[in-house]
Amino acid sequence: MNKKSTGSREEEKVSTKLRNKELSVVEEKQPVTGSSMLIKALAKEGVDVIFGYPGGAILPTYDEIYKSGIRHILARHEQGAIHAAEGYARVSGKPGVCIVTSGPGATNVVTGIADAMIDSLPLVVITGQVATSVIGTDAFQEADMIGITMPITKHNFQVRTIEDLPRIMKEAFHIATTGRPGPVLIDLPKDVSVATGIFDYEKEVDLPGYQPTVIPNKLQIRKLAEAVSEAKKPCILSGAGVLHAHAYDELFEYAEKMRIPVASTLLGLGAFPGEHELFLGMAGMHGTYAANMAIHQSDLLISIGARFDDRLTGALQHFAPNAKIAHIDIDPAEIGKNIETQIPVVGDAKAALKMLLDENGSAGETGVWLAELDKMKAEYPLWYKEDGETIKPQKLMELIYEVSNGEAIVTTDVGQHQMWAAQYYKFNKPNRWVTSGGLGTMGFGFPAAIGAQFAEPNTPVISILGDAGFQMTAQELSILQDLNLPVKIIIVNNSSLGMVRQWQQLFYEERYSNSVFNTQPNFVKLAEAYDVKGMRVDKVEDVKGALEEALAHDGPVLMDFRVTQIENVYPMIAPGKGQHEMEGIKP
Ligand SMILES: Cc1ncc(C[n+]2csc(CCOP(=O)(O)OP(=O)(O)O)c2C)c(N)n1
Repeated sequence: MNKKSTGSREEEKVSTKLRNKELSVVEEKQPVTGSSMLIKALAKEGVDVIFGYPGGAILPTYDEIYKSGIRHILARHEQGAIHAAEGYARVSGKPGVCIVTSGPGATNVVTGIADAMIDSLPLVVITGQVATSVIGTDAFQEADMIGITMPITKHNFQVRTIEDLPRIMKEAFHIATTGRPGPVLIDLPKDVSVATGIFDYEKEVDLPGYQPTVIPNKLQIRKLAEAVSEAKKPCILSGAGVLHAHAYDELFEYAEKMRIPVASTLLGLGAFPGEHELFLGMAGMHGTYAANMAIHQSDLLISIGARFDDRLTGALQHFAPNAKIAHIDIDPAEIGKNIETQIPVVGDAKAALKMLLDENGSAGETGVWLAELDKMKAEYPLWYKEDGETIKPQKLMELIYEVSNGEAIVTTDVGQHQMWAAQYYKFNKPNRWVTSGGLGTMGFGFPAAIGAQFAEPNTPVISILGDAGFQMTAQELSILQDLNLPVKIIIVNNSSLGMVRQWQQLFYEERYSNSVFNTQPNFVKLAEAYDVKGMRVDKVEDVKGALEEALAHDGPVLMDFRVTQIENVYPMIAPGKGQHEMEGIKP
């Protein structure tokens, strides 16, 4: 190829680019509808998939979805759509987008919005609304979504005029994804969605009242570095904030460099490798003995992106009684909320850890402390008893870990199976663990797995569910059927509301009020009704082979594992007790 021809081809490329740019400028100067603006804004934000369900007030936008070709996943219940958006956000780190109609469509996503709020997941939720002229008149399918979601969104907007729409879209994505992530709702009245205006999408947002502190105060970092150098029994408590900030490499480097052990919150699992010698396991109500006792005995507790919730702390008066508390969090409202803090550090976890590493402070003498903790780990490991007959749920978790080589993305629902999965699946990589931590939402795990599979189409996604929780959003089997999405569903079937049954056994003198099922659906047939491969496993010796078969299968599989019914999650901090008062630490 000679130079001349290369040159002319380059020139041609440049002129085509310019022509396209001119065309797009001309195009952007043409009035378009609100619905069209919304789709254009999604494209500008790099959204590649949205989860939703149509209806009257949002029909103009669905018409644009049809015309635009943007990928839309049709759930079979709005709750399924929003949990899928959450799963997508948790795994991809990008905002999950959910779109539904007004009234019942919108109220059906309320649980998911609350779930995302408490677990800090970035969502943009678009709800249709009745026309502005009838808002407040109890019009057909009207629900006050601004009022309803005020306390459970990071921010919410109602678009009152077409001129505001591009700015609101830009701000919504900005607010959802910056600072402490969270859900943002955009309520779009039908008349605004059909009105026309110029789509002028700003590059920057201008929100003087919203300026999250990202870079921590240097003096506070120095104070923390000094405390670390003096500490004999330091402990890091790693939370989901480490994952949101992509701070896992820095956490790893810092913990290794300073020889500080790491305990994790439920939501933070995977931020630090689960099989590392410095890892103590999950802390809290069903955490490991070593993790809880490390916190209890520590002289310096460094919380990073965790919020000291009651399931973690147990009785506050007994929490970390000997420790100086350092708390790194991007949300200043979290600092001092539950636990008095001596070294507050407001800022992004990655920035804070980088500054701590740059500080180059000396490590404390932690050798004796680490040896004590190693002894605790060896003396009080997680335990369960096998009976050689029934499938022990803990054994099932160990085998899921083994058969998937620890490489799967695992989503769970809420209950006993969730705690066993957290205890026995060792997350060595970040963003492989998707669970509803704060709200504890039954019905979350299965649709979240669907969203996770969209975020990572080539990673195996295993959804570990209770037989009850699965039934709350089982209709989303339709999505697996539509797309042959290879999600593997594992039902830990104890024929009961296991966690409720456990509490009734321990704290209500075995009065099993409405927690044990007399009848059960045939889950295999249910799967088959949706063209999903169904398997039932009753015998302990069949578990491993069934898991191998399912993981090797090229499409979706539902596995119904009939496990021991009367089995409790241990160890446990009973309500009102401190972390040092764990029960069930030995067989
Ligand atoms: C939407 C919702 N309703 C009720 C609860 C209370 N709850 C917590 S765990 C649980 C039992 C869950 O049973 P299952 O899904 O079978 O899981 P298991 O505990 O048996 O593993 C219940 C009812 C909840 N967390 N979420």
